[in-house]
Amino acid sequence: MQQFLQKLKTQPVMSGTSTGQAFWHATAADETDSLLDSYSPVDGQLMARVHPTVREDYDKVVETARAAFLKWRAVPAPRRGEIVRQMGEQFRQYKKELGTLVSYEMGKSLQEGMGEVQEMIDICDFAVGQSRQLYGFTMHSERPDHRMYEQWHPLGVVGIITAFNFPVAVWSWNAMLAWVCGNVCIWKPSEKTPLTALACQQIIKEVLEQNDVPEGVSCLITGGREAGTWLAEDPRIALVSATGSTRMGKAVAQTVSARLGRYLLELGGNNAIIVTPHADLNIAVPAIVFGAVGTAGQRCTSTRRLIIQESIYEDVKNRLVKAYGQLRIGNPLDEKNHVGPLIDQAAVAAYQTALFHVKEQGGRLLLDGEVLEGPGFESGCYVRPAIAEMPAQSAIVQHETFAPILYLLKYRTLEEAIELQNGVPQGLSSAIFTLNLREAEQFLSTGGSDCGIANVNIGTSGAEIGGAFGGEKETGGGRESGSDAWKAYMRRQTNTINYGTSLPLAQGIKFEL
Ligand code: UN1
Repeated sequence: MQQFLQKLKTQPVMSGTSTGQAFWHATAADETDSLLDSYSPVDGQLMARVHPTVREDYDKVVETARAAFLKWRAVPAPRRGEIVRQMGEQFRQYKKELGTLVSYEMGKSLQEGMGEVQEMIDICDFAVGQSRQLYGFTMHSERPDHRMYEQWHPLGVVGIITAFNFPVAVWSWNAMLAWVCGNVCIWKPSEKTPLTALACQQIIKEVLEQNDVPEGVSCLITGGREAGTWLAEDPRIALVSATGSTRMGKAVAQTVSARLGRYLLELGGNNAIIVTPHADLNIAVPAIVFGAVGTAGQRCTSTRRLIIQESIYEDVKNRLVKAYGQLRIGNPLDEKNHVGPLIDQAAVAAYQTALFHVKEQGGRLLLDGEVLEGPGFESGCYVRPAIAEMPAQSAIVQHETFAPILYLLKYRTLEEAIELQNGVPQGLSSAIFTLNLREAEQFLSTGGSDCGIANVNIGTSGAEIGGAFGGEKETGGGRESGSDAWKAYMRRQTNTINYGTSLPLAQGIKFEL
C-alpha cells in the first residue's frame, strides 16, 4: 500500500498546503487532536491523518475558486473537454493504484474498486463529447426579422459533497461535467475516505499544471458535516451537489433553498427486484445476489427488497440460500472474496440494530447475520449477509440500512407487486425479472415503477454512466452523469435578436409614440 501511495504521490499524513493547480487547503495546525483519522475497514490500520479545513481556509479556497472561474469560463468548452480527456488518460494509467486504494480505504472488493475507477474514465470520455454538444434550441420568432435562441452558460462555483461508498466516481460524475460546462469545483469528500480524494487531486494535478489551468478550478476541502454546511449556506456556491443520506440531503436542500441557490441531490434508495413466474432464474439469482451483497450492501442502488410471486417463492428462496452459501467474505483486496467489510463500527451497529428489528417486527431470518471474528476479521467490520422473510408492512423494510440484508416479500398479482415496490419513501432504482412482454411493459408504464431507474432482467445496481442517474421522492430528484444531466451545471439564457428596422412588440401590442 505504501508503494501505491508513493506512486500516487499521496502522503499518509497531510498538512495544510496547496498542491499546485489542484488546490486544497487544510489547517496547518500543530494540535493533532482535531485530525480526521482514516482507518481502513479491511484491517483496521490507520491509513491517514488529515487536517480538516478551518473556516478561514475555506474562505480562501472559495475566493481562489471564484478567481479561477473568471479565467476558466473564458476557455472554449472543447478545450476544457480536451483537459478532461487528459484526466481520463491519467485515470487509465492509475486505475490499478487508485482502484486498490478505493478498495483498501472503503472496503469494497478490488473488482468493484477498479470498476469505480472505470466509471471515472467513462465519465471523462462522456464529458469530452459533451464539451462539443452544449446545445441550446433555436426558435422561430413570432415577429418579423427577429431571431430567437437559447444558450447555456456556466453557473460558477459548484460544491460537491460525496459519500464514502463511491468515494471517487460520484465526484467525477459531477466534476467532469461541471468543468466542461465551464464551472470550477470545490469537493468535500466523506470524512471516512479522505485519502482517495487526495489521491484524485494528485492524479489530475499534472494535467492541470501542464495545461496552465488556473489554481482553484479543482479544489478540495476536508472535514465533516460542518464543512458541508459552509457550502450549503454560502451564496458564493452556485450549485451544491450532494450525495448521501436523506437526512443530510434534507438539511442541504433547506439551507440552499433559503438562499434560493441550486442543489442537486442523490440520496437514499430502498431498491426492490420483482421476480415473476416468467423470470429466467438463471440470470435473476446472480443479479439479486450481486445487488444485495455487492459493496457489502452499501450502494445507494443495493437491492434491499425482493418481491417474489407466490408460485415460485419457495424455489427462489432455496436458490438464494444456496447461492449465499457460496459467498466468500474476507479481505476485499483478495480477488477470491465476494464480500468485504462494512465501512466502520457504526455501520456494523446499524446492521445489528436492523437485524434486531427484523425479529422484533415478526420477520424470520433464513440466513442469520453475524459479525465475523477471528483471523482476517480483526477490524470488526466484516458481517455475514442476511436474508429475512418479512411481513409486507414492517417498518424496517421501509428503512434503508447500509448493510447486506435482503428482505423477501411475497405477492400474488403484478399490481400488488408494483404497489409494494413503490410503497417506500425512497425512489432510486428498481427491477423486474420476467420474459413476459406484458409484465415488463406494465412495470415500465406510467402506473409502474415510480423510481428514477427501472430495469428489466438486470439488477438494481451497476448503472452505466451514459444514463441519467438519480431518483424520486426521498432520493431527492436530482440526475447526475449521463443523458442531459449536464444542464444542471449551467444556466439557460433565452436570446431574442431584432435585425429589422422597426420595433414590433410581441403579442401584437401597439405602443406608438
Ligand atoms: C451510489 O451508490 O451512490 O449504479 C452510486 C451503481 C453505480 C453507482 C452507485 N454505478 O450501482
